[in-house]
Amino acid sequence: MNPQPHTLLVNPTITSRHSARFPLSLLHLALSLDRVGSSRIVDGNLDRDVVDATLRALDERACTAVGISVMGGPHVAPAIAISRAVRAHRPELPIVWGGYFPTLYTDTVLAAPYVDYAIRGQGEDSLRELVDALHAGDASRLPTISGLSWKHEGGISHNPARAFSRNGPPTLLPYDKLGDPRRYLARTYLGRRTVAHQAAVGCRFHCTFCGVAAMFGGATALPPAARLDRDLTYLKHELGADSVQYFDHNFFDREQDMIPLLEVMARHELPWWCFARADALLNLSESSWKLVRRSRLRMAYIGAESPSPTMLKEIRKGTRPDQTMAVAEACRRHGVIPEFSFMVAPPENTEEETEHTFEFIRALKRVNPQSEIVIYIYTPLPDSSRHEKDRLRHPTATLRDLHGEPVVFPSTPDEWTQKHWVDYACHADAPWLSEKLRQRIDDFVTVLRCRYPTVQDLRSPPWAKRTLAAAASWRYRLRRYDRPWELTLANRLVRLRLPQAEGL
Ligand code: B12
Repeated sequence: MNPQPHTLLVNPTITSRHSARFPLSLLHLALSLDRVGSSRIVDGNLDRDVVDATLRALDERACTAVGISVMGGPHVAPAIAISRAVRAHRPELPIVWGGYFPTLYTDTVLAAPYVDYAIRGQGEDSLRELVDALHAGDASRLPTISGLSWKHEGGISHNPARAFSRNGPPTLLPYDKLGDPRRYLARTYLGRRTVAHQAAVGCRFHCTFCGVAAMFGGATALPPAARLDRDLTYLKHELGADSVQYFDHNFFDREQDMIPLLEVMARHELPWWCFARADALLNLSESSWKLVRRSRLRMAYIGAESPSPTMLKEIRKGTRPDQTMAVAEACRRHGVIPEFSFMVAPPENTEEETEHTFEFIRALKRVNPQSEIVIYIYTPLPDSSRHEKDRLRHPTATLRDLHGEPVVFPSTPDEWTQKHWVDYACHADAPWLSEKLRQRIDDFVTVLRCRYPTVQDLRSPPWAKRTLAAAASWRYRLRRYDRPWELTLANRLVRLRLPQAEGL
């Protein structure tokens, strides 16, 4: 047996090899685990035969536990395959799931025979304490580990939630554990070697549809400027990154707290992308916008969600449609491309809301034609998966399918791998969506993305984009979205990029 705990951390395959970015969750966990033991990372985005790579790693060195990172949607099926294979290969080895899926669907995850422990929320401290207790063979410590849910006396025990940690990584992440970290830098519209990084953690808002609200319950923490400087210095000078995609939950917070961070970024001159909110950007003073420009912000992903004030209130978004319009205009003036995401087809007034959103998008395009548009189907989280504070204070109405029957969410991870549930998790389909409306949405998206091809598409040559834009323009102008067969055909040849399928 190892004198110290050793943990195998696995990221199930979710992207193509080319789209693989740093598995930040596992790097954060490894940094914490290595304080008291050791760890190894298997990244299924690079190791394409992830089951085989996991079993080989187990044969090479005895482990205290295997930790698997799982998001909802297409991550679940490979996570199950890995877990089943580990169980068959080493039946006695504890299997721990962590990340958004087990945080939001803890009981569902623990209903599976191949998961022993689920960690809810931030995992650094919880996993380290769990692995330590398992290594010591001391089951009496399990009830004391905050954020842990586990199988116990024939049932499931949920320990109290762990308090939000503002600490952030005390040192650089252990990038070298990934082999050559430069393999994770990729060509994007931001640069030739774009890197993924997380600077701020959490989000202070409570949107009912968002996994981040369910995970953090409205808490947020920005990094100290010195830490951001340390990280950017390494990414730029050691790894050769020339641009950054911030995987923060919400980058812009209060203006005075952002200024020192923007100053660091302006010094590094790395073009960047981030998640942001309309209200936060609109609150920036002219001098801060100047700093934003100097820091080289290229694109900000802004959740516009809906043009309906009632719906925005219902989903607790905290922004208004006029702010969406105003931020489109502000971004145009300051040379930042806004990438707006919308959620169409809500369970109530499904068709009207969808048509209303199409008209709003057209108006937005008139204000700022560069606006990028991402369209999702509104698929709220089940009440049971929301943060306990929000669940009690703001319960959501029962969701009903097309036949008026209540929507029953899956009760096992295997059920979540069925196509219609993967689509639900990816905001691509909902049980209340009729075939006719689904087609209407697909048609609108086809016409829109041909008319305005995304700048994020580096694959299609400019002439192809221009040809498609010209071919789509009469349909767009006359609102003739129905059955754009000629665009679908042309698209098949050109394969324009679809941000909602290929983005975050
Ligand atoms: C990078 C990313 C991806 C990458 C995949 C990353 C990978 N695993 O290789 C890609 C681009 C593929 C992706 C895809 C999707 N994503 Co995504 N993605 C993110 C993003 C931007 C960052 C995640 C990250 O790296 N965070 C940094 C690390 C440090 O934090 P973390 O992952 O949360 O890890 C911590 C804890 O979760 C926990 N933890 C995590 N893993 C483990 C494992 C163990 C064993 C333990 C103990 C703990 C633990 O501890 C970690 C440290 O504290 C988040 C939003 C965000 N800012 O977090 C969305 C997010 C996770 N994605 C989400 C979703 C829904 C998706 C999609 C499934 C759907 C969609 N339309 O967006 C798509 C799939 C698209 C498709 N059609 O295939 C949601 C999940 C919420 C939910 N409802 O389930 C998020 C929160 C976005 C959102 N606001 O809705 N995504």
